[in-house]
Amino acid sequence: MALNQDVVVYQIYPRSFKDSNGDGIGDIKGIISKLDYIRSLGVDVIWLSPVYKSPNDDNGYDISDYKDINPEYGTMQDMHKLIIEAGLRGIKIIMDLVINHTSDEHEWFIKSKAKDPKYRDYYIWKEKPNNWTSFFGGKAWTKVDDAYYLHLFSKKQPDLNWKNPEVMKEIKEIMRFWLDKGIYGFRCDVINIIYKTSLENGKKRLVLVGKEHYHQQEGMHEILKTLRKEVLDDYETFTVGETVMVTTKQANDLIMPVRHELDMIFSFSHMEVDQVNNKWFKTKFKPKKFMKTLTKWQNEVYWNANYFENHDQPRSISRFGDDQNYHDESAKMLGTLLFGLKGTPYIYQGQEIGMTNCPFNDMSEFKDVETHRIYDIAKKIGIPKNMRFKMMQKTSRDNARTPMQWSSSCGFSTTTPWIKANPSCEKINVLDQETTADSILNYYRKLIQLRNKHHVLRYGTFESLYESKSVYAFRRFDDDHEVFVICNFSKKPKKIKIYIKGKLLISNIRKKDYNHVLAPYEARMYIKEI
Ligand code: TEU
Ligand code: CA
Repeated sequence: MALNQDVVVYQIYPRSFKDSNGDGIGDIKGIISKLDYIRSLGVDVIWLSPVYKSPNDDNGYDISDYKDINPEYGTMQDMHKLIIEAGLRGIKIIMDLVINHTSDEHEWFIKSKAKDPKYRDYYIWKEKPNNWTSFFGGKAWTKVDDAYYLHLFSKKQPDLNWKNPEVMKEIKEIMRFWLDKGIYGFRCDVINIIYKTSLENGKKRLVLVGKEHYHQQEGMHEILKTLRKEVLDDYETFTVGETVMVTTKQANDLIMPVRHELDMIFSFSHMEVDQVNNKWFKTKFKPKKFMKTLTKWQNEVYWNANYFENHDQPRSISRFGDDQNYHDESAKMLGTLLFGLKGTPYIYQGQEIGMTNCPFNDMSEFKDVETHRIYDIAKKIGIPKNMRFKMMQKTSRDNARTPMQWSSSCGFSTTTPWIKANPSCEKINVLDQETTADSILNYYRKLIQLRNKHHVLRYGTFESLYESKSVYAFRRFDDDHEVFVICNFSKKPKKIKIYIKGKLLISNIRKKDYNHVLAPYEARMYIKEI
């Protein structure tokens, strides 16, 4: 576990990272060509979103063969090369383990649909559907012949039946297959909904009807304990669970050493402070709510996986900062906060250069299955066109899935990419920032160096000192040092209302005098010997 607490993780969404063969789609060879860049960040682990064979209904989170590579991304040889080349640079790879569901084009499902006795119960079939609803909106059941199958996501993502020991056997074998190839572990997709205790109707609720029958069930713990004992503990591994709607207590139930089912988990609480009911109904971002939630998780959870972005979330500057008037400052402020918190920091591709939400102008520019499904539902329930389009623009996962911006002409591909490139690449790109001393990119490099250098930043205890409408101040301390972190979430100068001691470690704004007034979106870290 100690090993995993030290690492910094960089998430790659393969489809949008780097296209090496000019088909407009990111691929594994493209990632290999950028390993020196990734190493130059100072990160230790790459979390690689799915590259398995898939019809791409949900961009790879719908797997049709766990032991083969999507030809759009390359070959198994490319994957071997990536693992080796990353290893030669001291970088380990964790892969996305998507075991709540497969693609409906997986041979297991094809046979299950055909009522093959061995495979029928690999999935969840019912004569009559219950009232459960999908994460992607609408019903969670689709009819085939005389029965319905469960899919908590798209209808092309049928849920596996984890009550079937054969499913456990298959998944254990798949995990070994990849661990034996030298990957370092897994990011476990929606891991806390995989066990469906019962298929009874759910209580009436606005979203996710039925969740009380599958969310965070004891059966899920049993599965994770088995995978831990019978697979993971045979290797040196790193596991992080994506756990939707998880509480701090439930998080500890999963990660505390006594159970150690997973090394850490992603919580959603801090990523839901600017929404009502569900993420499509955005409210004004209130920094104080963000701070309170972060403080709660810092104080109550054994070890946090700290993130502000991933392939499912809009870009953090556009959401928690000011991507118009204080782009660089707020990008670096959020980076300072991310690396000031206790836990393992996760950087999503493009976050290190300050990529922002993309100006989508038409529904045809969106590629995300969830976005299109929600848009259709919004239309059906009568939400006016311009309003529902604005909802998509603000919240669509495609904001995070536009091509990585390598140069002012984007530099992702030599041809038109699979999804619109963000025009911001002209001003926000790796090449320009490499040669700009105080760029966001070089600021992230400094933050990672500081974290690697200072034990107190990795292991220091967290204590919140001050949470106002705009200013967040906290300290981290161990036996030898204390670090003070202060962040101004507003476009107005703000007074620091607490006494800060120590030497300035890093700040996102160059100033002659670091007095008690924070400039707009200013962040500082001080360090002091105890
Ligand atoms: O995400 C699960 C999940 O809940 C998020 O997709 C998010 O909550 C969603 O956007 C609904 O609001 C994981 C993967 O990260 C996501 O990309 C997949 O689409 C999903 O599972 C199904 O595999
Ligand atoms: Ca390609």
